[in-house]
Amino acid sequence: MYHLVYGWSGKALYIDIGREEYKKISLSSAVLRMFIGGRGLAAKLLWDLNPVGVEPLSPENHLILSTGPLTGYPIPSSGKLVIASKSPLTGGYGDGNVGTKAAVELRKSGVDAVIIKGAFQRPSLIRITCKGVEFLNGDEYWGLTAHETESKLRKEFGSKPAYLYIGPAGENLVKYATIISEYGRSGGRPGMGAVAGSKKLKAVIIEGCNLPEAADKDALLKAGAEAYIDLKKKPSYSFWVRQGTMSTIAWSQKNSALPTYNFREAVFDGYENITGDVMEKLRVRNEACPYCNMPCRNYIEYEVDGSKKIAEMDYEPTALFGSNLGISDMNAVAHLSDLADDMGLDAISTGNVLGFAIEASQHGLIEEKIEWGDYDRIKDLIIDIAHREGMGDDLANGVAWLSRKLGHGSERYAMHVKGLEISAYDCHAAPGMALAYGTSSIGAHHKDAWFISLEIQMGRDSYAPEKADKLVWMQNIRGGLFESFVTCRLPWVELGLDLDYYLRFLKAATGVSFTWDELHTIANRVYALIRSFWIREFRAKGIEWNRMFDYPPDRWFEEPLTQGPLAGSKLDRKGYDKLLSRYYEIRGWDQNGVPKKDTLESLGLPEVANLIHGSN
Ligand code: PTT
Ligand code: SF4
Repeated sequence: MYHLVYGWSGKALYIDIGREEYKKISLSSAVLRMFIGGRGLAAKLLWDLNPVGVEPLSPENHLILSTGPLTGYPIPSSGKLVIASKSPLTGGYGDGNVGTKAAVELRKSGVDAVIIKGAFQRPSLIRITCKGVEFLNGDEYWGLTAHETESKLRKEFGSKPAYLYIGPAGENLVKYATIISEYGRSGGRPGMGAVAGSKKLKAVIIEGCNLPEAADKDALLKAGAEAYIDLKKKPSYSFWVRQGTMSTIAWSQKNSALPTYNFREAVFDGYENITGDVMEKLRVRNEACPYCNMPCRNYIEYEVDGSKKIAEMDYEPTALFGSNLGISDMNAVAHLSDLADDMGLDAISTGNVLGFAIEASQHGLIEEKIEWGDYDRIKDLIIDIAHREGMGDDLANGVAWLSRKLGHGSERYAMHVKGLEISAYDCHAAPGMALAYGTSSIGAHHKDAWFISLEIQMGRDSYAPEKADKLVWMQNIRGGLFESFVTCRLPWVELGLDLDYYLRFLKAATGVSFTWDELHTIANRVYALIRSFWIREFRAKGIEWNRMFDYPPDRWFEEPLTQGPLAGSKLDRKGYDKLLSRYYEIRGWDQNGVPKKDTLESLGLPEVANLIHGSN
């Protein structure tokens, strides 16, 4: 019999902010072993604690901050935190992963997760320390931008605590508002910032004391030290540290995957001006998340209204504000990215919404004519979205909502899956990546599988069933395991750190000798539970789940690329359908994408099976 002693705290902090009360609740060793932490634990808590069909922006919806048994230990890139809730953007399960000192401080505060319920009457802050929770007046913070909030928090509480907070977008319930940390780390694409805003929770301040005791501290230090050395020896290490995710701009252009003009095309004429090479020349510093020795947080100096400012640059915001909007100027893209951080908006969704709005305006569906590349108008619209002013009020609801409102066939180019806007990989010529978006846990995000990297080796136009097999494997590792450990996945994805290190880390941290078979079962469980959560919540609205929810937008099926080496490419519906059927088969889901009863039971989820299928 396994006894929980090491690696986890075995507790969650349950805070009812409406009543200004808190308590610690036990997390059983069985639950931790079944779900590990992070996303897995958050999904379990939301399933158990959220009232069925709860309105996402109501006090009864829970906001979860969760870590895993590897978070905060001295092993590569362990400073990561999952933020999860029922999403106001999609109505399903939502989460994000943010690299921040808050992950480490949370682990040090004696709990594995924080569960926030209720809503404050007036703007407030909460402070979590090892001694407990304090509820603080936040009137003076309400209305501040994200950057202003971090500065004021540091002034008031010092540089020792870690901070998570929202900007104006979260306050104004923009459906893709995120939670920000450290002047620009952004987490929770599907509106986790709006959930905090609906609770009038402006910021969480965390200062912990001690990490949970590891089962074998020496073994953990040894495995960590070896991994750090290995990473530095990797051939791509120095290039990664120079360009981080920004090198992907040139890669996507070369591979016809760069979202261009609202995903109409996949190559962009002006791409040379927004590449990693250009970023490198403008770079003033780079930083790492806690315990990371392969820093990829690159900051450049840009100019706005005659003054110099600093922006963090990553691939996704650069592609979505750059090529996707027809902007080929690094200074402009840096400003838009920084603005998204400062407003507390998800840059991926914002870039999509703006691309959709420009296209809709060109079709005469929006009164104002907005042009591709109109940086000045785009800049103002971002501020309007965050404040829900003018046209920004509609844009704040996301492309799915907007296309339903505008109609006239605009659904075809509303680039989302299940309501979440698509991240920065065009899929006209990438059926496996389209399937990755179609079946991701939160809607169209690449977090669960950056499948296109593998697809290039497997053949772009192939619909071979092996693509679905490999996709499930990749999702399990990325979306199931890294999200639950919780550590950054990039040491493995980008530099090829041997995955077996994670078995050593888990053993040294928790004392449990997990096998890969067992870990894949855990990942399958997490996927089945999250899918069941979507089904449960949609049924509560009277919508029965069906496979069409797992389809990418029509544009990729109907409008072939007209430019670049893959001109003429588009997705094939029958081929996609076959891949999807194969995907369901491997996961043990029926042909509507519903986990079968025996699948749920064999994964140790009998109560979920009963709710989804009835008890007979
Ligand atoms: C993530 C998503 C990404 S993923 C990017 S860039 W990427 C965008 N970044 C934004 C940003 O910045 N500002 C902003 N206002 N909005 C933004 N939206 C987009 O958010 C992120 C890094 C990156 S950089 C990636 S790939 C990896 N993601 C990981 C993950 O998801 N899980 C994990 N275990 N490890 C990961 N490592 C890498 O972390 P979301 P972050 Mg983010 C300026 O939050 O909601 O998950 O969406 O978390 O701290 O910024 O780290 O080319
Ligand atoms: Fe953070 Fe980048 Fe390091 Fe991952 S690789 S922990 S995102 S700095």
